[in-house]
Amino acid sequence: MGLTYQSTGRSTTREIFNVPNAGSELVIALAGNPNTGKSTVFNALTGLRQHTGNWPGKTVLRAEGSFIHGGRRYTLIDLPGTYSLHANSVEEEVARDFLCFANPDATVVVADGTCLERNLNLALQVMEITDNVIVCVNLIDEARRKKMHINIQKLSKALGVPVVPTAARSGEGLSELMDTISDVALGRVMPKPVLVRYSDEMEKAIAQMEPKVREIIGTHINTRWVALRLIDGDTKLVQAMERYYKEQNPKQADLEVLA
Ligand SMILES: Nc1nc2c(ncn2[C@@H]2O[C@H](COP(=O)(O)OP(=O)(O)O)[C@@H](O)[C@H]2O)c(=O)[nH]1
Ligand SMILES: [Mg+2]
Repeated sequence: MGLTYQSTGRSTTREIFNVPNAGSELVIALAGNPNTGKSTVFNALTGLRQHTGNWPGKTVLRAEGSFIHGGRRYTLIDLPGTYSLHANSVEEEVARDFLCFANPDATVVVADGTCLERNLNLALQVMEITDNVIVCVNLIDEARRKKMHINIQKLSKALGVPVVPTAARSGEGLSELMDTISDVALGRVMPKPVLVRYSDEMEKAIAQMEPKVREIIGTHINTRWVALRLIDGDTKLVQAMERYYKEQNPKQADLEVLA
């Protein structure tokens, strides 16, 4: 197993996804289970500054928009709604690849406040890929109506990332969400995700695998997560890594295959 990777960094991989390169423009991904109000959040934040198209090489619809906050432009990418990032469907693959290879400056996971437990599964998976995560607990009005109380501070502490309650349809909490996106994207707030600890056996395997992964791919992608996926036998991730790094470095024909 081996994959040589001479990355030229975050910006070049972004080009593959047709998103702005690092610079004055910041790139924010919106992830979430279907029906959590992700598009409502997206529309509320970007207004008329948006356009749709397809993901490069896929027939999956992609919405991209932007908003200005504190004199800076933020590009928002609405990822397909998914329950996981295991690349079992083309939507999951698109979301996973974007988070993994386009390295967004921040990722907002929109969660349904009325069934948080199920929704946090995706948040935990996103947190395994990237540190810069914000959990947006949406539909907070519905949760209130159902007499559910969510302790936002406790949740934020347990996850290690900022949590913002919103009711996107009425606009509640959206300015706090923008402030938090800006804080995280600009590094004023640095989330420290509390990661899932697996069985001792699994953790041992990860600890053995991770240094090897780091040697091969460097640190542009979260090496713990790549190790985990490899242990899980995720050959699709290896194929994706090959694809993206080959596109990035077309002349580099010496990419060996990992699996
Ligand atoms: N009550 C309430 N409804 C919401 C809220 N956000 C979105 N919705 C509604 O939830 C439904 C699904 O929203 P949508 O944005 O399409 O969800 P998506 O599938 O995650 O993109 C729509 O009918 C929205 O109007 C919210 O905060 N409160
Ligand atoms: Mg949607």
